[in-house]
Amino acid sequence: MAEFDLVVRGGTVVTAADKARCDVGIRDGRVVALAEGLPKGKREIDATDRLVLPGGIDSHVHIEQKGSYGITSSDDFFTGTRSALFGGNTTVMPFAAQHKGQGLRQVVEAYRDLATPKAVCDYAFHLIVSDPTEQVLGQELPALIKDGFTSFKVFMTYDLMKLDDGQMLDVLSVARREGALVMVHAENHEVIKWITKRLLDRGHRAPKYHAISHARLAEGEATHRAIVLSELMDTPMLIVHVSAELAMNAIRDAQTRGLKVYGETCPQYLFLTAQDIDKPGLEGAKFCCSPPPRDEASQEAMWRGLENGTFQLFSSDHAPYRFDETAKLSKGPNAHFREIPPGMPGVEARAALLFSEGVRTGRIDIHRFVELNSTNAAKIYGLFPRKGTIAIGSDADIAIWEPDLERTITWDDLHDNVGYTPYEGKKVTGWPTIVIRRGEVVIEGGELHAERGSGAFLPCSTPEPARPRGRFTPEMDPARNFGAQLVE
Ligand code: DUC
Ligand code: ZN
Ligand code: ZN
Repeated sequence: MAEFDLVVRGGTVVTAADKARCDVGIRDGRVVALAEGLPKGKREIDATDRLVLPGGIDSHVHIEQKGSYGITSSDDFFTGTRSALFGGNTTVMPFAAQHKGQGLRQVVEAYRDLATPKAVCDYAFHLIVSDPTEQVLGQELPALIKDGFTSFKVFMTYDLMKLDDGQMLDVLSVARREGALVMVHAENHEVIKWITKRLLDRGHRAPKYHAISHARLAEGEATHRAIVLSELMDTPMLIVHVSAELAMNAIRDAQTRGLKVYGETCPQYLFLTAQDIDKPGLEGAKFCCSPPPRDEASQEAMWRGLENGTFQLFSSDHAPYRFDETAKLSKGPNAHFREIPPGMPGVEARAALLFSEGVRTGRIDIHRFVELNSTNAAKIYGLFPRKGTIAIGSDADIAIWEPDLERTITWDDLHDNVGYTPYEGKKVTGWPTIVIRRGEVVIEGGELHAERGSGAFLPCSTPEPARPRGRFTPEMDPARNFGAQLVE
């Protein structure tokens, strides 16, 4: 009997740390051997001249989720995870989103019910906390963290989701106590509201004004303020979807001071600008997201942040809204910019965009690519080493890349339910053409070979950043971490 269910033979296996020309032996869904000349498996894949990389982890996607404008994203768990697989991802992390008045436990259970019958890649959930009641802070959140929901997002803007600074401190204090990670959407609500009102009063309704209202100063100020709260509470924090240099520099500065502040950026901030929102009619609505794409200097800054390690995460922020009355145009053809739900798709193109424009141009090396595409997310969210690497004992989640394959991105070739891609016509070199999920070949020959519901739910352990390192404790600097002392 063959020792292996599957052998991936003759490829170049790359992880965050290592590179080797070797075979990968897979049994019972896991990697069990890495060596040259492995014996024949029940099934063989020839990976000669290809890169054998850990499956991507897109750690920030919105699937079948009611968003900050009350509109549900246009991908369900089948179409969203199918699209993820075709882009070389084997795990996604969507958000179980609490809206005001809802109990968190109930939100999580309902969200699991949506995912279980449909998902085709593996998934772990972040939570969104928009109503931090005593019940939520004192009971639901601690219990959910123990059940494997160890990261939660809070918003500093949006009427439906926003927390004030005191509520953020409440949430951070729970994270500190329980060892969880708080993710922050950092934009100054009052600044955005103030600008929006004046724009609309003057009759400025076009999508392009979305970018003007979501000023980069609003992002920079809120990022700085969020970091202050994190420092006061002596608790790690992740600033998500960073678009501009001001916010990035606040993160960099915090890191330089030794704080555990992490950063994420996304393809829209590398490949799009505010010019894309300035399209005729409502066409620009396709490119409205928050924070918005900025300008070429910001794109360069975001690349720098990926190169120098300020950003640990590169996620799509796949927030898919169809360009029709169900989503982007739900307020009709005369909607103004404030009535367009913010978000754009990207889960399928994310990794190829980074590979093509990052690795092939020499901006980042292949190991940094693997970190950004997969390993860092697994570590930061408590999925490593089961996910995020190719190592003995890890899940056999593998994307086999053709590094020289040239493709022009067009929505007709993608597998989401959105109807457009913001990257239409963009040429990329390199694409993952075979995807293996827990030892099963799920993408091959341009076809999906996975049953609906075959994706597995992944409980997360304590995120790596939230584990105490014995630094910056209140004892070392009592004045500085006074906030943390108050919760102990
Ligand atoms: N924040 C996100 O993370 N995604 C879409 C919209 C938003 O505000
Ligand atoms: Zn956000
Ligand atoms: Zn998002």
